[in-house]
Amino acid sequence: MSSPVSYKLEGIIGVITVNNPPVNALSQPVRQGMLDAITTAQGDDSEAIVIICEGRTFIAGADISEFGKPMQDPFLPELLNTIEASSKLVVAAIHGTALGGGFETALAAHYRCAVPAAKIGLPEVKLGLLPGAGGTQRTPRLAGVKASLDLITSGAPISVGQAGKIGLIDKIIDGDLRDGALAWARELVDAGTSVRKSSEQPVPEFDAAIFDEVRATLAKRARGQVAPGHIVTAVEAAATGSFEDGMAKERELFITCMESPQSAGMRHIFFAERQAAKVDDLAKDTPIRPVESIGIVGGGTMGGGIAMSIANAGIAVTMIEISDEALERGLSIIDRNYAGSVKRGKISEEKAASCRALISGSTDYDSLAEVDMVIEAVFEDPILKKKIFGQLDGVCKPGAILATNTSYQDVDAIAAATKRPQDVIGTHFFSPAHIMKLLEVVRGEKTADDVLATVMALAKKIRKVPVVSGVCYGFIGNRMLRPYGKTAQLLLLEGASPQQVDSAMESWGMAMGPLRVFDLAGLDIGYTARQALSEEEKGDPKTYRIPDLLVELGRMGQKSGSGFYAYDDNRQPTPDPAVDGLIKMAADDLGVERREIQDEEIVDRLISALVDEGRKVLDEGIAQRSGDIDVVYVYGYGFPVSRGGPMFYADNIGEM
Ligand code: 3H9
Repeated sequence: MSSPVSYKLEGIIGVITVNNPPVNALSQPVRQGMLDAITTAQGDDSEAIVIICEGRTFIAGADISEFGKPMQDPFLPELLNTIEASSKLVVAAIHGTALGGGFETALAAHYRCAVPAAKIGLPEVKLGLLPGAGGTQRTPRLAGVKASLDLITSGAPISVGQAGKIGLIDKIIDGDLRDGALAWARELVDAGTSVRKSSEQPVPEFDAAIFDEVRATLAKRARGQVAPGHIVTAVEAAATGSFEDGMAKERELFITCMESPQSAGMRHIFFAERQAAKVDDLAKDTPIRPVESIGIVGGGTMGGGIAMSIANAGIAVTMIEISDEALERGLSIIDRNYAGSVKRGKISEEKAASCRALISGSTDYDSLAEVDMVIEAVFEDPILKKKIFGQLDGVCKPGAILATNTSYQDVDAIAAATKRPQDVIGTHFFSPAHIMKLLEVVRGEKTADDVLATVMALAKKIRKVPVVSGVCYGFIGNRMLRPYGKTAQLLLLEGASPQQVDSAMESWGMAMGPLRVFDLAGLDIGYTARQALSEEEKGDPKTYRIPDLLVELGRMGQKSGSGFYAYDDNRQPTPDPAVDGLIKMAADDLGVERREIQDEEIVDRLISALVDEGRKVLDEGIAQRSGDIDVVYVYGYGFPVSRGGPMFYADNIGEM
C-alpha cells in the first residue's frame, strides 16, 4: 500500500507532504511515513525541510478512531521529538485547521507559517483529554503560561492573526502556501537562520498564582470534568521544571485521561454527532434543492432565533407576522439579540450589521411566493399550523420546502393540509434557537428524499447538529422527557424534595435538574395539554397531580415568580415550604407512603426512565441509532457530554 506521506527534494528544500483525507489525521501510516521522510531528509542534500498537507486542511489531530486500542509505533511524542531534533531547519506550512496532534507537529517544527484564513488549536479537552504530544510543554515556552492555559483549557481554535500575536505563528503567507513556504524556507537558509527548538525556549515570566486561579475557575466552568485540571497541572510542570520532566508528567496525565470513562463518553459523542448527520437509507447522490432564501412564519422568540441562525449563515430571511406591531416587536427582539451578541464579543459589529441586513419583514404571505423554503414557527396549535400550511400551499412556488417548527405536533397531519406532502418536513429547533445547536429533523411519511437531504445539508450550513427523527408525539427528545418528568413527580410524592431531586441530578452532571427545567419551560403548557386529554390518556394521577395543583394556585414556573420553587427578581430559585406542604398533601390524598430517598436512587430512576423510553424510540425506528439519541440529549437537554449520552451511559454502566 502506498504511504499517505510523500517526500520530495525540491532544490535545497525537502518537502514532506501528508495526504490522508479527509482531515490528514495522524494515523499509524502517517506517523510512519513522516518518520521515514524526516529520516531520509537528514541524509540527503536538503538544507531545510517543509511539512505541508494536501486537501482541505493541515493535520487536524491524532486519529481519534485509534484511541482506546493498543498503541502502534511510531509513537507520536517520539516522532515529534525526532522532527524537532532535525539538524536541518523544519518549517510547518499550515492551511485549514492545525488541531491537536496536528498543531503539536507544527510546534515541533522550528518555524511555522500559515495562510491568513488558517486556524490553530488544541481541542483535546473537548475529548476529555489533554494534548499528549508535547502541546502542554511547547506551547507555554512560545506563548507564555496565561495564553497557553486559555488555549488548552478552552479547546477553542484561534485565528492565525491571534496566534501570531502570542508567538505561535511566525509568518503569514499570502497567495500560494506551498510556493510561499518554500520561498521562506530558502530565505531562512540564506540568512543562516539556525534551528530553533521550542522545547529549549525559556518559559516567559508568569504570575505563580495563576494556576490556582484557573483551577478555581475551571472547577465551576467545567464542573466534574477531569481533563481541565490535569491540563493546568501539565502546564504548571512546563513552567516550573525541565522539558523532559514536563513531558513525563504530560504522558502520565494523558494516559489517565485517555483511560477515563469521561473521555470514552466524549469520543463517543464526537463520532455520534458526525454519524447523526447521515441518513442510512438516503442514496449518496440524492440531489440537494437550492436554498438561497427562507421565509419564516411567526416572529416570536423561536421565529426570531431561527431567523438569526439562518441570516448568520448568509441566507436571506423574510419574516411574516400577522400585524405591523407584531412584526415590529419580532424585529426589535432580533435587534436586541444581535446587540447582546456584539456586547458579549460573540460577533463583530460589522458582521452583526451584515447579518441583520439579510432579515426583512412582511405581513403579507405573498412575499413568500419566491422563497426556496419556509419555516413555520407559530405556537403549538395544530389547527393554526394546518391553516398556515394550507395558505403556504397556495402561495409558495412549486418545489419550495415547507417546514414546521414543532416540538410535538404530527408532521404527517400538517403535511396533509397541503397538496404537496412530499415537500413538507419538521424542523424542531431548541430555544434560544440562535444559540442551541440541536436540530431534530422530522421525516414525515411522505417527505421526499431530496427534501430530507436538503434540510440536513442546510442544518450543517447554519451550524446546527441535525438528528433525524420519525413522527411520534414529542419526537426523540421530548418523548423521552415525559417518562423522565413523570418519574420526577413520583419521587416527590414518595419523599424527595424538589431541591433534592434537582441537586442530585445536577451533581451527577445534568445542566439543570428536572423541576427547574419544568419551571423554566412553564408548568401551564403541560397543564393546558392535559386538559385536552381523557382520564385514560392522562394516565396515573400520581404523575401529574403536583404540577396541576401548582398551576391551579397560579404557580406557572419562573415566568409567574413561582412554581416548584419561589423565584426572586433575578429568577433565582429558593425552596418554598408551601410546595413541601402541597406535595405532602398530594401524597396523602393519593395514598403514597413517604420515605427517605437517597440521591443514588433519584439518579438511577430518572436515567432509567430516559433510557427505557430511548429503547422504545429505537425499536420503533423513530431514531436511526442509539448514538443519535445521545446526541439529542447532549446537545438539546443538558445531558453531561462526559457521560456520552443516556444510551451510551446505559450500555457502559459500571464503567462510568
Ligand atoms: C489529539 O490530537 C491527541 C494528541 O494531543 C496526542 C496524541 C498522542 N481523527 O468534522 P467533520 C473525521 S486528539 C479521526 O465532519 P469538518 C470525522 O469523523 C485530536 N477522524 O469535518 C469525519 O468522518 P466521517 C485533536 C477524524 O470539515 C470526517 O473526518 N483534534 C478526525 O466539519 C470529517 O470530519 C481534534 O479534536 C480525527 N482527529 O471539520 C479535531 N477529525 O466523514 C477533530 C475528523 O466518516 N476534528 N475526523 O463522518 C474536527 O474538529 C473537525 O473534524 C475538523 C473538520 C474541524 C477538522
